[in-house]
Amino acid sequence: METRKVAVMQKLLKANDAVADELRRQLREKDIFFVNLMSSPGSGKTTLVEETVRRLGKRIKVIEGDIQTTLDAERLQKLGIQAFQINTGPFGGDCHLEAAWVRTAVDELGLDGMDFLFVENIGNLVCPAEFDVGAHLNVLLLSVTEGEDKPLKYPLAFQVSPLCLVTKTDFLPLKNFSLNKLRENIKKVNPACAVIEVSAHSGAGMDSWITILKNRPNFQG
Ligand SMILES: Nc1nc2c(ncn2[C@@H]2O[C@H](COP(=O)(O)OP(=O)(O)OP(=O)(O)O)[C@@H](O)[C@H]2O)c(=O)[nH]1
Ligand SMILES: [Mg+2]
Repeated sequence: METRKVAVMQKLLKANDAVADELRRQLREKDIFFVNLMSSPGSGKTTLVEETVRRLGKRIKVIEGDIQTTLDAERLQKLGIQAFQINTGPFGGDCHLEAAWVRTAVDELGLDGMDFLFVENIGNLVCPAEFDVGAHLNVLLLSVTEGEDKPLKYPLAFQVSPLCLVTKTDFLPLKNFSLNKLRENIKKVNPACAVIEVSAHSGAGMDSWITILKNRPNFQG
């Protein structure tokens, strides 16, 4: 029984990967850089996208993943950009997005008028890491209030992400948190992961983030 379960899961992941690869290829052909944001609930994903739109302009579309509510999509629509909300609640409450759902959302949004596509994955450090959504760049956000031990506890999320943003650094003066320890722990699980520190509230580190987006790492495959 267990063997069969594993076989079915492998088949599902393989089908997901095929859709993800095709989406990645199609977006590259259209010169659209696709970024998948993953983090625990409340680490600052939507706030980061809001600040990114303010700095990078409106040729950005966003797919929002949440179990319930259209709150995040509404926040982004207020900035004058197109945002599509996926809610998994009515379909069993999955805690991740799959490539086929992202594909459907991209078809709804259309490919015209954007240079960047963001997915804000459903807030947790476990399931989103298991499903390729077709992004050119996975970005893991970890806020300074979550603790330096998270890379050790949730390694896969860090292993599938070439870039980690340490968010809410404006809290550092108030918090007993070691950036060095966090960097060490990230290195232990993914030595190739680049780490930058940002605060969407103070603006610190945001220039580095925007520069990375403009450089489009991994875009050419
Ligand atoms: N101090 C501080 N607070 C921040 C920063 N970025 C986000 N926040 C706050 O953190 C809270 C959560 O931010 P969101 O951007 O909604 O977080 P999220 O990751 O999108 O949350 P979910 O979509 O629910 O997973 C809000 O109250 C933000 O104002 C920051 O750089 N500094
Ligand atoms: Mg959000």
